[in-house]
Amino acid sequence: MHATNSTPGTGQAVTSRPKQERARRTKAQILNAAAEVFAEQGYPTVTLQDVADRVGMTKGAVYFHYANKHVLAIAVVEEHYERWPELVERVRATKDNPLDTLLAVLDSTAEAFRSDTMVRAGARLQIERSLIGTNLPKPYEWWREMLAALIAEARDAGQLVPDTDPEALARVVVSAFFGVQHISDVLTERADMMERYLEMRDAVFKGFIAG
Ligand code: LUB
Repeated sequence: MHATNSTPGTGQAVTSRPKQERARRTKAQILNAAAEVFAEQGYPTVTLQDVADRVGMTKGAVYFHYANKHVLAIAVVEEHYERWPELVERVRATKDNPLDTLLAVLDSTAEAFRSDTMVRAGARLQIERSLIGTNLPKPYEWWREMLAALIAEARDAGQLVPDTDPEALARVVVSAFFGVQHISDVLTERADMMERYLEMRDAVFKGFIAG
């Protein structure tokens, strides 16, 4: 057991590393439970008590880490966005050309929308953003910028037709992807997500693949 000691001159106990690790784990457990409840029920009806019941903690324990439902919803949306840069880097490391990277990033994102509860919750909360307040992260823009960069790389590598406009194609892909995942969610709870996404991907890129 690590002894705690005070920071010289402050008299404040320095929290031991195990205690910090326990707090980090507790916050992660609460966030995962909140994502489950938000994804299932949506923002309006969820209470901190619902989250506490799901994670098996007292409401006070949840309240200690997240002061209210609004803060919790923002944390879930932010955590859902954390997934994407990591996903892009993971995919980039496995592909040797920009078009394969672009398509694999989109394929993996579609799978995440089908199976990752944090992503499903983040997407639902973004739909309900008018109920949550303006300080939710702005949606879509990160994806538009990231996809435009990958599309430009694929065009410059001769894999997309030379007159491909990366910004315009990125906007089309983000809009089409958003629509596919939303309609799949409403009609089948995303059970047909991969089939509908692949139809969209092949239709959108068909006219742009070079050669
Ligand atoms: C993506 C959604 C659903 C954009 O960027 C976002 O915020 C998105 C949820 O808000 O589609 C397309 C990958």
